[in-house]
Amino acid sequence: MEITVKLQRYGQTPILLPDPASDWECTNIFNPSVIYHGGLFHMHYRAQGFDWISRIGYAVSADGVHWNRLRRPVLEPVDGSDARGVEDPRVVELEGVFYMTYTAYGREFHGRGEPTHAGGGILPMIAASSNLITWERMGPLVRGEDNKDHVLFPRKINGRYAALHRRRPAVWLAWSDDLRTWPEADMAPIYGPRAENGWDSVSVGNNGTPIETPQGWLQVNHAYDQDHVYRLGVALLDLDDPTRVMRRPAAPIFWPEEMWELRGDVPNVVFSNANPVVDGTVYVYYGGADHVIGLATCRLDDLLAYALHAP
Ligand code: BMA
Repeated sequence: MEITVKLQRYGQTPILLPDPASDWECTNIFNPSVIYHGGLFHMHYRAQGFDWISRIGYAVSADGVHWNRLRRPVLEPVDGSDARGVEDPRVVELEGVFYMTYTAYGREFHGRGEPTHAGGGILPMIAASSNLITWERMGPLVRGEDNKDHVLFPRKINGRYAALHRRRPAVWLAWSDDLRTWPEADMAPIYGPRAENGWDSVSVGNNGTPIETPQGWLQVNHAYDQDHVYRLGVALLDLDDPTRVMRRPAAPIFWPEEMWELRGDVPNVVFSNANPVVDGTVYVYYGGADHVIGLATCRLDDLLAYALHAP
């Protein structure tokens, strides 16, 4: 019997929408991070308003579906390095501290050669917090390149911090002793697009915090194809050496189908930064077409069985 997994949408509508009464989140809200802590779901999400600059908002929920949001953003641009926006948060609790990885989009570009982005550059940033609301910037994982989708593992591995990041078009792994210095010599690509496979033929990147299981790190990921359709997939990485990709099923587990995933600010996108596990259910929060926030779920057991046994 062939094993397949498809994430189940929570209803047929988004769970959170832009707020038309707000200046900073009236245009788009998308690509949220969600962690489960102290019996509550805590969401950090990317928002754009009148000025199209991305800021990070915060919302909290008891059931993971109904949210109460703060009126003002919790992270906003502060200087030339992020003047065009702070994007795509991924929050993890690590040794009692909350860390947010996010993309800073600046007016400045510090690399060699041509800027990586129109009018500026991006930095894969790390910030720290003890309360999920006030954040202290620590610095970028690398400088001067198109690098994003970085996420920290939720614990040290063999005594070092580890992060996944995206050096187009592949997923890479990086190591650090202090979360501030990430030596280039310790970085390695772990998997790339599969030209022959279709949905993940052009570029791949990672989603939320890898999920620790006895069989390995379950890593939900995303990819796009020639038509720029974003879909989600899954891989299983070795627990002690996550550069070792043990399994990577060929088929996607989620893709755009609803109108609000097919049409929006950027069409045909489901993009996720969050896969918290609560009571054996994986909650995959995602941006629909870079415009609204949706939720899709599956049982952790089913996702793990799929990762272990699907072709
Ligand atoms: C990626 C990121 C995401 C976005 C996606 C689809 O490069 O910038 O923030 O959701 O493209 O537009």
